[in-house]
Amino acid sequence: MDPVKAAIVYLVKNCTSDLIESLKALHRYFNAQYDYPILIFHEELTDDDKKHIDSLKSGSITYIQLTPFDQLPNLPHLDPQLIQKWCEGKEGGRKARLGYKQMCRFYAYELLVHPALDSFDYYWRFDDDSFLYAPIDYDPFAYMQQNQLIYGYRSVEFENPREIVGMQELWSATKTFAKAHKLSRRYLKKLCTNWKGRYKGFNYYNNFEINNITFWRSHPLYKVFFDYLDQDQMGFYKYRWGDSNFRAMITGLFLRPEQVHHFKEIAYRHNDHYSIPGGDRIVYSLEGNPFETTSF
Ligand SMILES: Nc1nc2c(ncn2[C@@H]2O[C@H](COP(=O)(O)OP(=O)(O)OP(=O)(O)O)[C@@H](O)[C@H]2O)c(=O)[nH]1
Ligand SMILES: [Mg+2]
Repeated sequence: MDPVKAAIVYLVKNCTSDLIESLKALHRYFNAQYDYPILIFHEELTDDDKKHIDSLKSGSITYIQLTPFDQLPNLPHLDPQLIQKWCEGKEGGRKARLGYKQMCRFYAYELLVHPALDSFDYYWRFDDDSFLYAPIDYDPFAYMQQNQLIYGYRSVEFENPREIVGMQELWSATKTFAKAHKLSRRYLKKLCTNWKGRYKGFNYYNNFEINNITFWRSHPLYKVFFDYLDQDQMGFYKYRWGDSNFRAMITGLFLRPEQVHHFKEIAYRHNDHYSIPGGDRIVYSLEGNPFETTSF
């Protein structure tokens, strides 16, 4: 089998102590053995930050500087004043930082088509607050390749779509798109609706995800669907549609269940959410007691 063309990807604004700890854990529990290249997309890493990060010796590291996410790109369909109102929670928008909304938009589409990923078939995403905490004794990229997988996740979450501005709009827009393009809605409904057929706010907890770049880049409808949500619906800017919400929709629309894999034996933590080997995600309270678990 050919070596896997794959990279580990981080996105940060600047250098945080979390980023350093995450890279150390990645090195200790996985990459010292596999040596996959690491790409760090950032806004403000300094030369000193880069020197420090390079000294951690976790694979070859490439730094890609991005235009700050709190600035709006100069595109004709974007109305800066309206978007500012949406970010303030006015005019029917969902209140959130513009940088956060553009971060979600970046992960939904921009990352996948970024030239820095041109030579890779897969990426594995870590956030700066994502940490491995036990050794991984196999190569998840090789597993993806051998099994012709498109998407790998570590855990999932359910948001209450009736409490969150804009979630029902995403669901309606996705169903309209499926109808217009004559796509089967069977898997979409299985993932996203409850026994009453109502949208249940299913999301991949995609601060950990392994994604097949080549598949999505060549998919005839991926960009069409993204543009429809982004430009016709304006939902990333208006409703802060998350890349995690988006992933649930594209999985349901464009994949088959056997193309999606749950990496349930990987020990992984995202802030205070622990994904313990075996499957469950446990959220610890400040006192250290588990107060919520999600099985999938
Ligand atoms: N460059 C850049 N990166 C950002 C920005 N906002 C968030 N990020 C990065 O994007 C990733 C996800 O952001 P988080 O704020 O952790 O988002 P989240 O995971 O939805 O939120 P939490 O569950 O609270 O961690 C992290 O690696 C952040 O460092 C931003 O404005 N600019
Ligand atoms: Mg996070």
